[in-house]
Amino acid sequence: MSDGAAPARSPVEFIKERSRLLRGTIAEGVRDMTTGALAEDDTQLTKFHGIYQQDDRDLRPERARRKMEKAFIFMARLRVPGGMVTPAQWLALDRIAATRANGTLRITTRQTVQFHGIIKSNLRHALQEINGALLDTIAACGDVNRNVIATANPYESAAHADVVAAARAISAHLRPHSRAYHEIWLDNEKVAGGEPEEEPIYGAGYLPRKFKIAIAVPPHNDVDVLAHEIGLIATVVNDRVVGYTVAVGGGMGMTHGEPQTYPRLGEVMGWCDAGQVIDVCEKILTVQRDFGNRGDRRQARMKYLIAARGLDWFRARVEERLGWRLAPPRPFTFTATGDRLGWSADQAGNWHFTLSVENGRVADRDGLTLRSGLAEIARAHDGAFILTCNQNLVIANVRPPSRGQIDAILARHGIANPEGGLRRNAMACVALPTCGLALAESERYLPALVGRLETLLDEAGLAGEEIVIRMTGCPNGCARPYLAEIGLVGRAPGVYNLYLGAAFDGTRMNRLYRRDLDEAGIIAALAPLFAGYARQRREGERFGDFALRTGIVPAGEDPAHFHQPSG
Ligand code: SRM
Ligand code: SF4
Repeated sequence: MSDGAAPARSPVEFIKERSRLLRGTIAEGVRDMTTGALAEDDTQLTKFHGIYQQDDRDLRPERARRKMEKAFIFMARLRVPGGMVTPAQWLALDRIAATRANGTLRITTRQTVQFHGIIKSNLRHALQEINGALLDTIAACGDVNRNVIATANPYESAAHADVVAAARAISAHLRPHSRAYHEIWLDNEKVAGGEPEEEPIYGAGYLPRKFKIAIAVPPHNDVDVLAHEIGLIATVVNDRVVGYTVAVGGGMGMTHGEPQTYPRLGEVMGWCDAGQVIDVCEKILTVQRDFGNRGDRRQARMKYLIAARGLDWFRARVEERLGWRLAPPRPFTFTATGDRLGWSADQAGNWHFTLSVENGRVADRDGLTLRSGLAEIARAHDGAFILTCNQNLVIANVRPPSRGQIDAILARHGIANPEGGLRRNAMACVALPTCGLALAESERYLPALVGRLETLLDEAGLAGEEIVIRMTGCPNGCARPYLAEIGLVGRAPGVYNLYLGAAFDGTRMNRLYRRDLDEAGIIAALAPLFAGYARQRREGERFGDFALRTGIVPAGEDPAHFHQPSG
């Protein structure tokens, strides 16, 4: 600014700075039982503690008619870097779901668990019980580094164990230092005297916006590694991770009708040794901290900083802070974004079962008692449960004699992986009734739509064909729909935009094919395309590639198109 005035800052910036490192008046608000809600400013701060204030949107009209306060409820999201919990922890989470929340656990697209429907009087109990299970919700939301994701089963190989260790170490390093969480939720004493509390990495303003890190172990891109602020692609030599190719500037969110917002794929910036990766992540984060847009939250993600200033500018800022140069990126190849469902054995001869959990919702329903079944497995099992970024669950490290017992429990509860190639690759965000931003249904609708589309695929002789389909109730992109071969993005109740042409391996986004379709419109649009795909596809050609090759959607110039490094 020419007059030297400080640039405008968004209201959330002031809330953060005034908050005394994320305290605000949350502690008082939680104890105030005259309302089910918290003070408005505090609802921004609780996000940093992993908590969202929501209301049951199904109940809104009736409560408004009766002039009642909205049915306020809270969502709590765990921080589980690498996604692994013990069976005992799973049982604790199961109990919390039953006694403090709405009776379900929700596995998210970032490899953790959410509880929905917690009323205010249960919130502190829920967090204390989570803490009692040696888990927490710190920094699961808010303008900080979020859950570091890595769908690596550490039992699969030493390299996978390296990656899980890296996810945990990065998460720990970038965790806020404020003791506010412990004071407010766990009744810990205020830190009296001693060192003044500070945030060495974040400072009092934290980051301009949320910040996300993902780690992939090629050839599996089961974290959609290019969809995050930082994507780390492991380089494995002799079964150990020697370093990471570093991609920066990915993100999915956009807003309908605002073309200056858009999903974007990360760009490959360089390579670092495994031992340098924490430092690299920290320096990238501090460049975003210092240069990211704090005036307009719709432009505040790191992807817009990189798009505006260019990758070379960004790399130079990171390298200045590191004091050394990143190495040239190493090549890598991905095959798929999905999970490898079913049983697989590791080198030690132990077994792992990857279970498809429809939209991540762990609940008991007629004929499918998934929550009870998984609790029974947790009681019988001494291995681990690993949450995946496709909202699925791995029952990991099953000794050979126990495999039959697990199979029997699954069968008794009606739990099985789906047959259809579409359903196996389907993912929907939460949306209604808890998400305050949903414009349309998603989790509650996609399963039925997939059933109808599977009929079309069956008719075209494509029943087993693996096709990635993802739906979200708004354009924010929580199920990463722009990386799906078939992406459906909510516009209004019952109305979706249809996107086609993404790569099966997560390295190319889709393009808008049709606007404002209802269910009949979606079916009418896809039926001829499935028939054409069955007739004209080349050997091994994926549906997304077919859509692009045959001009169903234009190849065009896509600024965010991902380019594999040549060297
Ligand atoms: Fe998300 C906001 C749910 C992964 C982009 N997301 C929300 C909120 C908290 C709504 C809100 O702000 O009031 C949703 C809560 C719904 C509910 O009732 O539970 C919500 N997001 C989810 C989850 C649960 C979807 C799911 O079905 O699994 C995922 C939880 C992840 C986690 O465990 O941390 C979830 N959200 C994502 C992802 C995918 C990812 O990170 O890999 C994205 C796209 C990637 C990205 O960030 O660019 C994503 N969520 C957003 C955005 C758009 C951000 C943007 O840059 O524009 C919002 C809205 C916002 O931040 O303003 C949002
Ligand atoms: Fe809510 Fe939109 Fe995210 Fe779906 S994509 S959970 S509707 S914010």
